Amino acid sequence: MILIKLGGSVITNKGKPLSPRRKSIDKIVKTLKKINEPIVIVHGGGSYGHYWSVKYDMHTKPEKYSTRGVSIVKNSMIELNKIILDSFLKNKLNPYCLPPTDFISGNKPITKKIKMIEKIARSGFIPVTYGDALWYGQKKSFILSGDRIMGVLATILKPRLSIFVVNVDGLYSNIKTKKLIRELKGRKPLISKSSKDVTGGMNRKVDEAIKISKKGMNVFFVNGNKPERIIDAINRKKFHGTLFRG
Ligand code: IP8
Repeated sequence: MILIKLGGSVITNKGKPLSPRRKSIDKIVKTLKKINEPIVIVHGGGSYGHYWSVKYDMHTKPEKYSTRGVSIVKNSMIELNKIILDSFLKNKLNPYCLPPTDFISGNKPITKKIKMIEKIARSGFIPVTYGDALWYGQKKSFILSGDRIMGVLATILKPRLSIFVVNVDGLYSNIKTKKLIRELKGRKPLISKSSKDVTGGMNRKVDEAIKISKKGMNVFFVNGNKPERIIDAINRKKFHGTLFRG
């Protein structure tokens, strides 16, 4: 089984509120058709979820955030999720929409439910879930990032591969010269902070990738603007991106 996260900066234009990148979404979804094993999709918030989370000052730490904000973030994620699901359907793939509340309670994974996701994937559907605003309990809520969901699902489902589809070629050792780190094992390199992202942008992605790889599973960062690289990573071909070796 393969776990794939479609990053918010690939599926939306992060510079403009509420703007999907429909062509990029379609191109990636068409590429996914070439995968001959069960896949599970997670997608990020991009200029939908993040735009509203910033407006309502909501973060990953459980706090008493605006109830209005929670509702609006949730609604915007459903809107973005619908665009993704429509693209799957249009391209003759069968998505199975799973809001994270289906398998996460508060901030705790529900193992039984997560194991069902694998069964759903093995029966011909493509489970699709996403980062969201979640109720935590005691009037608190929090933003659950899609990257965190990747970590949770990988820990329980032990996929053959986890792929983070991003808007750059992979992880750069130097952002200015765009020198790509082709392979990493264990240690975390220094990463510059991104400002617009309430869930921590590249930094969080790298944390989750390292956590997954430390559990013995390979993780790839791949450029979603060149979706054929996703297939190269899956087919163990010579590939362009960053591998976090498990
Ligand atoms: O883009 C965050 O998911 P991410 C989702 O994977 C929201 O960090 C609601 C901001």
